[in-house]
Amino acid sequence: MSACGRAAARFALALCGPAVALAVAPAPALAQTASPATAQLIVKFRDAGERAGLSPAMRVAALAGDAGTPLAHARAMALGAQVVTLFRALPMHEARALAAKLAANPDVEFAQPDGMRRRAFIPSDPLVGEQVFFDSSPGGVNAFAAWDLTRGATSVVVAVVDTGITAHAELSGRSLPGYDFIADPVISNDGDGRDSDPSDPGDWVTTADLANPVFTRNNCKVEDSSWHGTSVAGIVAANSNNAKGVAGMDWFARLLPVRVLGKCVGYDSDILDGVTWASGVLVPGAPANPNPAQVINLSLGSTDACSALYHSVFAQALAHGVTRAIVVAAGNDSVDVATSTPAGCFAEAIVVAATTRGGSLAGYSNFGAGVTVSAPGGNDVDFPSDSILTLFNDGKTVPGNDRYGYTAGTSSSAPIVSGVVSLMLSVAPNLTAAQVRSILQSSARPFPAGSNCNTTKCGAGIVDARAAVAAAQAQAGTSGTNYQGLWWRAGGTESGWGVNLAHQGNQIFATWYTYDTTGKPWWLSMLASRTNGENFSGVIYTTNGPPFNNNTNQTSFPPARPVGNGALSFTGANNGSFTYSVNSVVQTKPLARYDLGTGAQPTCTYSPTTPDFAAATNYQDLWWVANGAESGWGVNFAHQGNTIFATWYTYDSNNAPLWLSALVTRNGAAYTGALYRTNGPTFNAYDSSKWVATPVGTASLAFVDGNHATFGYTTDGQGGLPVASQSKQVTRFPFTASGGTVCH
Ligand SMILES: [Ca+2]
Ligand SMILES: [Ca+2]
Ligand SMILES: [Ca+2]
Repeated sequence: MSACGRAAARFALALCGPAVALAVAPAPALAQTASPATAQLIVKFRDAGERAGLSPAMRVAALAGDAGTPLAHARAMALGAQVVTLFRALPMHEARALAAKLAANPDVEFAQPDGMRRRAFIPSDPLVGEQVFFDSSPGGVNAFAAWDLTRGATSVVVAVVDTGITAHAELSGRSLPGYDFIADPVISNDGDGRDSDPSDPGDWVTTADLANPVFTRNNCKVEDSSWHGTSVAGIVAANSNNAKGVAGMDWFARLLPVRVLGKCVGYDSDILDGVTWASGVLVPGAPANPNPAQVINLSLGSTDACSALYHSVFAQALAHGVTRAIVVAAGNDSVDVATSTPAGCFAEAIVVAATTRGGSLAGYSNFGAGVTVSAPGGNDVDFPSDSILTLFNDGKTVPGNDRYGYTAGTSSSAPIVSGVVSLMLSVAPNLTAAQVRSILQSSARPFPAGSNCNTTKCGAGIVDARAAVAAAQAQAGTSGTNYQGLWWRAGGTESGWGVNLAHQGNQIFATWYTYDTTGKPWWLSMLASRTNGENFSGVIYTTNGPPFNNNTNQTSFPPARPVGNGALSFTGANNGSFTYSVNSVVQTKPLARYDLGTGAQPTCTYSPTTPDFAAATNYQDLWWVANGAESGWGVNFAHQGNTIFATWYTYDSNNAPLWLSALVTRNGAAYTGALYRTNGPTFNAYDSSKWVATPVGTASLAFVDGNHATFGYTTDGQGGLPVASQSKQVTRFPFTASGGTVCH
């Protein structure tokens, strides 16, 4: 009784009044709404066997009979396989489960879902076809395929430390308030020293300018305005899929324009202050930067070895914690980067050399052991088929009209990599600077056959946006805190309801056990995806289905119905909040892990490859009937010591959501305990003094191993439930494409 007493006093809801358990199970059916689906399978029958003489259609019919599932033969296909039509479209995880079930039939050689592919997403920007560097050719960055994974996030800030920025329509809405760090009015060309306006006034140089020793010392020449900062910003983050102009590498990141280059040149002092400020570190005389950048792009440099000051400023910027990458152009002097600044600061910076369409080092590009990776830089602006199309302005002196133009140089290679890093951080916001560097290198594409590049000259390879984002996703899923388990209102002031989280990588399947407006047990579910950091959000669904005691026919229940959306935010391993909007009710509840008080809380770890579930000795997870044969209901186990709190989400005789719970304790090989139904106040006006737990029978769990159990229950007619007794073979439910979470 003491365990029950303790547990009951806490979440448990009602549980322990006498000893109730909250048995809810999540709804795997929910996941289906967020995943692709298919209405077809591909089945190959065995060449021999007792049905080998039958027609494919008859064998499909026989298979349907064996499986208890309606199937129809559609047509024969290559290799002797058959296309088989399902009774309805199934989410891919259910289709895979059904295929696995069919594959076990002795007449079947193999069965698999007939998945649907689509071309990599191509944005609507009319000039995207001219942006040849986006493609997946040996010299391309594989951007289209990356955009199938992510198109970026507004939470990522990329600083463009350059000549400033113009009001190009393709940058509209993307810029944050930046700063102009050019102290010398002769260079700044805006009439004064440092100021809060980083717009680019033009950087043209006249014959008269050349009389000034500042320009003659630096071998400056008469030239038109470059609009360099605008062209770099456009490569990182031009507005995309807007039926206009070009696309950017990152469609949502925000730009932080930091002006450090004026007419012809820029001082180290201005550049270093600009980098410092962009990173969020205070610069004397300048206001604090409210939007520190995760990525800082420096498409600038000249020959000079990296100084100790550059090293320490870059190191400080990274140590401040927000900035994860300082991306630097290798330079265009055809020399070793060790003799260039800031490219020679490769201990801290990501140094990018330029490659051609064919994947060779561009003739102008610096090179050497200090190069981190290569990226397309174009070979010659006169050849659009091997140059970088981006944003420009048509003003020869002051800003004129928006235009687009071709460029070539490591100044273009660096922002391509900055854009790739910002995409990586959109899916893995917590990557460290070391992880960003490591992923860029390990995911880079090897130099193609015939390239004059090698890893001592051009870095680890040519940056591959898709591979880098995928590697970042995998890294994010395995690092960081895992929140799997049972949660309730922080402080325990609302006992009687809870939310169970099954956490796999960047997704959490949440099953929320609460009550409807009539006080009846009601459960909702949400497949939430990581938006940034420790924040997850998703759509909240309610689901109807067959009565719990008659749920062998899973073919007829309606799809889950969205009723709102929710967000889970965590401030620690055991603390967070749950904000939801359900049926127009918006509330936020502080959450804490529910401690059964029957042993240590387990530590849960996600692996991107499926862990050895069978070997696990802690069963805390989301479970369902093996192979998803009864999708739509499930049971969550919270497991501490010799006690499991099982929450079972299912349906009543009206096909309406119903949840039951059981606090089961180890008794020999099995875990047994009373089964409870809990009624309580409606979720939006909760009062913990008003919930009532009614014992309705018994529940038992018998584990064969860490991934196979028999879930048994008996209901005795109490609590408005029918008399029933059943046992179900259950397994863990890994709802993500691969991998799973094990607690220990
Ligand atoms: Ca100024
Ligand atoms: Ca200014
Ligand atoms: Ca565009």
